[in-house]
Amino acid sequence: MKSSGGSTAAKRRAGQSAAEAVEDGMVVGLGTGSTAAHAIRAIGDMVADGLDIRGVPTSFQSRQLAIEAGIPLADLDEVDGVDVAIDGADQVAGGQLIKGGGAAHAREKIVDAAADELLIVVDPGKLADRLDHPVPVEVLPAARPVATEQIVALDGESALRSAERKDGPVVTDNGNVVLDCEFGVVEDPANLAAELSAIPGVVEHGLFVDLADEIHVGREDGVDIRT
Ligand code: ABF
Repeated sequence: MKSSGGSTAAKRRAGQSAAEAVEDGMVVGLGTGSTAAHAIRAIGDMVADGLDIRGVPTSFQSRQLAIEAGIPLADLDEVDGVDVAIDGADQVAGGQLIKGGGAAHAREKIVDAAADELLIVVDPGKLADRLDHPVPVEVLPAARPVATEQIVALDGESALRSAERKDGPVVTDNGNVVLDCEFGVVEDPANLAAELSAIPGVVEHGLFVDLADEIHVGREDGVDIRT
């Protein structure tokens, strides 16, 4: 599983803190990444204790982990709504997020946006004053050349994400590729989000604007919850 390098203890505290918001009868969005994985395991323990919880996974990875944890699963079209989603992030600034380091941001955004409440779980290394992390942009493979041109027109530099363990690009759960796009400091996340969404062939980008309700920042010895 991809890891951000933050301490395991901090990630565990963040994940477990967010899982405390889950109650009997809830439908829960299950995020992706090593921090959200701690929440999934904690929710699995609640299911083992007899709570009636259903999970909506955001990726192949979170689906597999939820199966191992014994969480009954559902798709979005099988539930009336999602009560709470718990998900990780690559960078957090003032409540705005950049996600997609795990190439799962399209499904993450669908589930996270559907949830009544979105709780983000991170270690302190993810916090920044302003967003300046490269923005992952999932594109249809055929759209890569034209999307690259349009990203340049937005003063961005894009790089096709390559698979670490084999030749060729990372392919998402949806069969697409990811462009990691460097924009420097993102002064206006809502505006850039709208501009990226307007590019033909872009499936989804990793800017999550005004979606998070709480940020659970795990530390070695506790958790800060930012609202
Ligand atoms: C997913 O996993 C992604 O949107 C984000 O890129 C990543 C965070 O993983 P970790 O918690 O392992 O740093 O949530």
